[in-house]
Amino acid sequence: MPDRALLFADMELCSPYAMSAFVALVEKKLPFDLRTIDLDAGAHREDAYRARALTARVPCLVHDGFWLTESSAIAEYLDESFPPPHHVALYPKAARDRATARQIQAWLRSDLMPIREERSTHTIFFKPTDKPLSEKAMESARRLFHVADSLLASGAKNLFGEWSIADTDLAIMLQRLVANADSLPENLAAYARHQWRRPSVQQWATHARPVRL
Ligand SMILES: N[C@@H](CCC(=O)N[C@@H](CS)C(=O)NCC(=O)O)C(=O)O
Repeated sequence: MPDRALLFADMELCSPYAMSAFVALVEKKLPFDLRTIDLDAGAHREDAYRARALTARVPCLVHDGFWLTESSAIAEYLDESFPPPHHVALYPKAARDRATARQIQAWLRSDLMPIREERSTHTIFFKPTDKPLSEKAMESARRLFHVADSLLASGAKNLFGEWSIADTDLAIMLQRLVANADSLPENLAAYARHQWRRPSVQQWATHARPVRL
C-alpha cells in the first residue's frame, strides 16, 4: 500500500505556487495531507526539509517517497502519473494548447513583478489594500489584460475549452486585482470570478489560516 501523498505549503497558505499544486492534487482526487511550514521562521532551510526538497522551497510534493518542488513540475508529474481518462486532465490535449498552457504558466511565474509586489496574495486571503497601483503596476496590468484577452474567446470560461491548471494560475494573477477592486475589463473579471468558484480553488481559498495579530 503506497504512502498517502503529502504537500508542503507555507503556513499562511498564501503561496500562489502552493495553491496551484494544491488545486492540481485536488483535481486529480488523490488523497493527500497538507503540511504547512513557517517560512518566516526559516523552517524550509532546516536540514530535514532541505535535504529532500531539492530547492528548499514550497510547494513540495512527496509521492511514494519521491520529493518534488516547483509547482508546474508537480502538475506535469501528476498529469503524467495519473493520466486521463481515469483522472481529470491538468493540461490540454492538443500539443499546441498544452505548449501554450506551459507558456502562460512560465510567464506568470517570471513576469508581472509590480503586480505581485503591490497586490500580494495576502491582499486576497487576508486583507485588501486601498493603495492605488503605481504606473509601473498599471503597465503590468495592461500587459496581463492583453495576454488574457488574446487567449480568451469572447465569453469563454476557460482558456482552452476544457479547464486546465493554467486557468487557475491565470485566475490567481487576475484575482490580485479583483480582490482589491482595481479596474479590469469586465470579461476578465467575469472569467476570474468563474475560475474562483471552482470547488478545488474554493477548497484552498476557504481553508483555515492562522490568525495574524
Ligand atoms: N517557481 C516556484 C516558486 C516557489 C516559491 O517562490 N515559493 C516561495 C513561497 S511563495 C518560497 O518557498 N519561498 C521561500 C524561499 O525561497 O526561501 C514554483 O512555482 O513552485
